[in-house]
Amino acid sequence: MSEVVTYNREGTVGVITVDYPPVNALGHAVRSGLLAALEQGLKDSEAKVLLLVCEGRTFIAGADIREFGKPIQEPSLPEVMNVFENSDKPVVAAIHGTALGGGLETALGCHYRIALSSAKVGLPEVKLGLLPGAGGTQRLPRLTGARKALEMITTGEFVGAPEALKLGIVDTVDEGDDIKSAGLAFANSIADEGKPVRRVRDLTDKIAADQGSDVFDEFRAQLEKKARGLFSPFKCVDAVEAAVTLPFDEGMKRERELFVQCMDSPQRGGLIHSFFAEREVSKVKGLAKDTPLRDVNSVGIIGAGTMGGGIAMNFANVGIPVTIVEVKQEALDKGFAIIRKNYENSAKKGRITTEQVEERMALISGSLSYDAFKDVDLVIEAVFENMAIKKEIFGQLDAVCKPGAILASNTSTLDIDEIASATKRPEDVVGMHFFSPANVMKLLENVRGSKTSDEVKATVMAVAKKIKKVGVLVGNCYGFVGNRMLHKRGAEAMALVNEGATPQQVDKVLTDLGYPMGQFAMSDLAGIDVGYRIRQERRNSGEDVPLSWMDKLAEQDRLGQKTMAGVYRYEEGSRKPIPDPAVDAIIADFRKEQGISPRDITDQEILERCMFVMINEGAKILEEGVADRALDIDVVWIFGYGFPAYRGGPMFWADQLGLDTILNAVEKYHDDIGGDQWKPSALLKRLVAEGKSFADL
Ligand code: 3H9
Repeated sequence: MSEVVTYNREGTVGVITVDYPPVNALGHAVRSGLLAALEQGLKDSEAKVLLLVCEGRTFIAGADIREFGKPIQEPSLPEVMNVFENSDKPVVAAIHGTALGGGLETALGCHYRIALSSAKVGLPEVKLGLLPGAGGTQRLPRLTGARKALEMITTGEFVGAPEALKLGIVDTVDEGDDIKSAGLAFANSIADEGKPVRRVRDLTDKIAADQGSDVFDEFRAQLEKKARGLFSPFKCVDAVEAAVTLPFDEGMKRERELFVQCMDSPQRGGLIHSFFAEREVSKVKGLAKDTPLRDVNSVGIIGAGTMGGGIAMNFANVGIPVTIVEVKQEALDKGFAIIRKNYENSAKKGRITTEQVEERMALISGSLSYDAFKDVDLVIEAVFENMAIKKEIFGQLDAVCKPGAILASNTSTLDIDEIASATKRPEDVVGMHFFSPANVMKLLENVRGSKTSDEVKATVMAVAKKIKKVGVLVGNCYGFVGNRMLHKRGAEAMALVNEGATPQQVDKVLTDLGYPMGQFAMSDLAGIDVGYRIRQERRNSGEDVPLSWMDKLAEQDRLGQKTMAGVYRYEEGSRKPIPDPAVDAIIADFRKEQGISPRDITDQEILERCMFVMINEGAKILEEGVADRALDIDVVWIFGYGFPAYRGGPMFWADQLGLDTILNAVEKYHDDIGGDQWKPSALLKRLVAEGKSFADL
């Protein structure tokens, strides 16, 4: 008998138990164990009903993702589900935690389903570039109708047990917290009432109602907008359509064909890399698992601007009280009004209740004095990027805050060690770089200074998790990981336009790659003055920063969306960038001034120069140990800058292209254009020479 699936009998109920931590994924041992246990239950003449239940924190959370891409070992999951469904004794699935993907499909292959009210169910395969491949696309619509099944399968969103009950996905919900007892009681009631086997494959009323419906075309049209560039959501629609138009067995065959197409798509590789990378980043190299954590039960924030307010919301959302300190009462009032408006908008959209708006607002208080910070566990400074001001603030924090308080800066570029030098406790100082809008963006780039203690590093990573962010711990250098790479891309994009490309052409190449917006649309969103100020400061400090047409925009007060004109123009109430002939004229004048005769620039050159310059910089970041692993860089870019998750992040994408291709291009641009940014990274050269990839590091 398998060690991970066991069979025993309790009264007249044959109990099949899966115990395969951490999430009871359907690896080979579980699949074969399920078959063996079912066979035993069928042979057990005392067992009238069979009950499938899981040990640990959850019901089956899906196929074992780690097995994807390897040869399939029999029995396959669809086969296992067929055998379960064909059982002539009723089989009950008892769900706690999450029944996801192949896990929910397993439950749908059973004849009855009970769930704890806290449980959730879903078919999230689409988030991995797949579709439910063990009958989910055929069985779910038979219970819920096509529309709801399409909603669940194309978004991958979970539904709670009470909703699943309404939808007909589960038969009953138990309010307790003991799934085994609840499952046994339900199974006994089925035996007592002599209920028959009830196979989902045989249910036809819901799908009969969907015959001839235009719901499939409606979903395809929606996906054209919402799932631009993605492969599997469209295949999900095809598979659900097959449930409605084909007999069950043929529908299953169609599902398999479509599943294999998704499995073979490069997007599956990218999305699965993203899935594991998102989890791996929390395991920080060199930081012991049992590093003690400091309590963070209260937070102080300096600055009630867009950033400070957004950061405050993250803590209030999880019940942690926040005190915001500002210089002037008006600034506080303005900041609070924006926070309230954000919460009220969420309530209008039904994301939170009006009571929650008040609960969260009540957790946020304001003050004009740093004395308000004397008891807080963590202070995050979120004022604008000026080293002198930041140092002054940290000096004051050092004087006011209690010993052991963590002093963090939200700086996006500045040197954490220099900021820490303004205190007598550099071991408590760290960077916590949130991304704008801070209440929405999932990335938290935590920056370790050279003296930051392990306890503080581990605590800020735990804080990220607590406030539902993806925390990545990176080293201290100008711009850290994200902005350091972004600035290289930005400079290259600007240069491409100097030389002859249009901003629209550059942006289109980037959005075609899958970014939600291009470099220049992003500059307009962030504010043209931001980059201008940075360039001016660098010029003032004697650095050789070439002039560009973007300086002219800033000087003419075209600051982006906030002035309704930047690289693009904007219409009242709209964020849609519209190409502007006035900008073409500014660019043309700039070229004339600089004596540049514009040339035709190909999309391929734009792609290579914008992306390869970033990858070369990413390799230098790895070489210097600013990022520990290529996957840390990938996560920064996916969650902070909208790099398409289906390409797995820039470093994963580079591995797929082949590092030799990247290096050849970098060397060519180094010869043609020169500059530090094109100096090939020593690590990149070494990896190519050794025939290795970033993933091998
Ligand atoms: C599928 O089912 C295809 C079928 O339709 C067709 C087949 C023919 N496999 O997230 P956590 C690991 S596709 C292997 O930190 P949480 C995870 O890596 C699958 N490993 O915990 C981590 O490992 P480690 C459809 C898995 O409590 C540990 O478990 N299913 C799997 O925050 C804990 O994970 C999904 O897409 C897996 N399926 O969240 C569900 N799942 O400790 C994906 C997790 O070494 N999973 N691990 O870092 C999830 O959404 C969350 O993990 C879950 C728990 C909600 C279950």
